Parts: sequence; C-alpha cells; structure tokens
Amino acid sequence: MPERVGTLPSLAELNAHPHVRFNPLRGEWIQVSPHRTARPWQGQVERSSETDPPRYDPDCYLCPGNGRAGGKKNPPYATTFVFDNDFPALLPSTPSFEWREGGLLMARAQPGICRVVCFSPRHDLTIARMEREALRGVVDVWVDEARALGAKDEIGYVQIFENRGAAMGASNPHPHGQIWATASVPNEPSREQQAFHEYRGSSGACLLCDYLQVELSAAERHVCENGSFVAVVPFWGVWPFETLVLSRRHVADLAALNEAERNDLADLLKRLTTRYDNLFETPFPYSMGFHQRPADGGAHEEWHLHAHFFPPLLRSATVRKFMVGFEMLGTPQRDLTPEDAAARLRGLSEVHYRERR
Ligand code: H2U
Ligand code: ZN
Repeated sequence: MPERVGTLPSLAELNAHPHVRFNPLRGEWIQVSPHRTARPWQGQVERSSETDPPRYDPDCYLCPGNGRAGGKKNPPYATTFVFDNDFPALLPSTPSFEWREGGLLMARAQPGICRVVCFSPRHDLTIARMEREALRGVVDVWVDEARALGAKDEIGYVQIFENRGAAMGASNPHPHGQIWATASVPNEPSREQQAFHEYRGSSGACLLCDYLQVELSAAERHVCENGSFVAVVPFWGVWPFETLVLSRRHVADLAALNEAERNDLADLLKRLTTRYDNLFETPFPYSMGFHQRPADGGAHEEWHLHAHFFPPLLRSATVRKFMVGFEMLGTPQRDLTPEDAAARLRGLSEVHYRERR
C-alpha cells in the first residue's frame, strides 16, 4: 500500500491487505494474511477422537479413590483435589548453582514445584460444563496455591495453566490443570514484565488498562464480558481463536481478586469455554493460563492480571494450525483476522451444545 504511507487506513482497509500487527505484550510483530482464508486445504486432518467419557473411569489416575501411576491413591474427594505431580519437571531439592563455559554457554539451577489440580470429581465434565459454584472453588484453589507457593523463598513465579484436549497433549480427559512454580520468572511473563515496566515508565499508565479501554470503545474484538472481566480476541493474536481475558480492575495477581471478582472469573471462564465448544460443536482443545506478577516479594504495581487462551483449531474440529515454516523461521502468521474470529465467537450461544434440548 505504498500510496497510503502517511495516512491511516480504516480497519476494513487494513484487513483488505496483508499486514503486520504489533504485540505490545511480547514486543514483536505478527503477520496477518486475510486474503488466504479461501485457500484449499489438503494437509493433515485431526481425528476428533474424543468420545464421550464416563462420569467415573476406574482406570483414570485422577478420579476420586483411584490409584495413581506413581503408586499413591487419591482420596474420595467431592470438589477439588490438589497433589504434588508424581512426575515433576521441577524438583524443590535442586541445589543452587551457576554453570558457565566461556561467554556463550550459561546455565543455572532451576528449583521448583509441580502440582496437579483436579477441577472436579466428575471425569466427564469440562470447565464449560461445570457449575459456576464449582468453578468458583477452582478459582479459590488457584488463589490459595499461588499464595502458598509464591510465599516460599525459593519460588519466584507461579504459572497456573490447563492443557485441554488430546490435540494439546493433555494426558487425560479428566478436568484438571497444572501449576509449575519456578525459582526464576519464565520467558513469557518475563517479556510481559518488561513491557509493563517500560509502558508504565513512558506513559505513567498500565498497558492492559489502556488496551482494555481501546477494546471497549472499538467493540470490534470483544467476545463476552461481565462486571469484572472482559474476553477479547487480541489485536495481535496469533492462534485463530486466541483470546485474552482481562480483569477490569487493575490488579496484579489472582490473590488480589475480591469475592465478586472471583465469582465473575468463574462465570467468564464458563461462558468463554462454552463458546469455544459451540464453535465446532466439539470439545475445543486449548492451552490456557494466567499471567500475574512474579512472586519475588515486590509489589509490581505495573502488572495487570490476565489469562491467555491458545486454541489450535483453525477452520473445523479436524483442521488445526501448526506454527511451522515461515512462522518458525520468520514471524507467526494468521489468515482469519482477529476481528472475524471475534465476530464468530460473539455470535455463538452460551448454552453448551451438549445441554441443548
Ligand atoms: P497433563 O494432562 O497436562 O499432561 O497433566 C497431567 C499431569 O499429571 C502430568 O504432568 C501428572 C503428569 O505428570 N500425573 C501424576 O502426577 N500422577 C499420575 O498418576 C499420572 C499423571
Ligand atoms: Zn477421571
């Protein structure tokens, strides 16, 4: 669009051409190629192998009362259940060390703690199909775990996440998530930390408070909202139906949420995941997780609590997006515009397809 240099095209004009968009949270650009949505697809087709699970599975290592792979036995829990991962990627007993060879090879110890959170005793439910009250219990577990793990001297960051669906590598359909608490801040929150810090330094404001205002007034990319949270397809989203869940209030972490906000978080997660499942009338796979302030004892007033949902499905339950080729070597790319993705998610029902009469 050389003739447009120096002028500001409308969003519709922007979406009429291949362009790059800036992600201020990661400080990087993404490629948007809207003209490609019509291209034929002869690549891999996912098998939608997720058949209806039973309410209780005697072979599930997360169901109440069952034995786990490591030999321990689950209690007959009735709500949520949290345990130390039997196959943890991080170990609290890791001794502290730094390792260097020359100026290029660097390593250091990474002590940490891995926990598994069962969201429900019911093997067949998902966040979308759980009651709000039960989901509120999950929010409370996340808050309590983040507080307890974050209070430990050796822990600098608490990453709460859920891998949902076999397509995302989830090992089991039983509704569960994981928590990895690490000594150092992982790459993604660390990049966001820098972005929050720099934005606050240059403008005196919060990057995501300002972004939320932009999205609320643009009304182009919002998906659903309640009194405390708003879900949007971010302007810079890479995954086809990626969403960002923003707290309306400027809070740095889950622990700072009040009663009403915790209820509203449960409500928003249920409504958003119901829309996801309704998109292709299939259990929608994703990785989701919360980003919050580091647990290093600092106030970190620059931080704004949010959750990312990264779902891989592209145009149906059987065609997924892979980050390969130009995306691995150059820049992540999307065909479907964030505005079109948001419009599709916005147009869906909040009654789960499985519960429609
Ligand atoms: P994912 O579905 O996201 O992989 O999470 C399941 C976790 O549960 C995984 O990290 C742990 C695995 O190590 N696990 C146990 O701790 N005990 C078991 O008996 C099986 C699985
Ligand atoms: Zn189970």
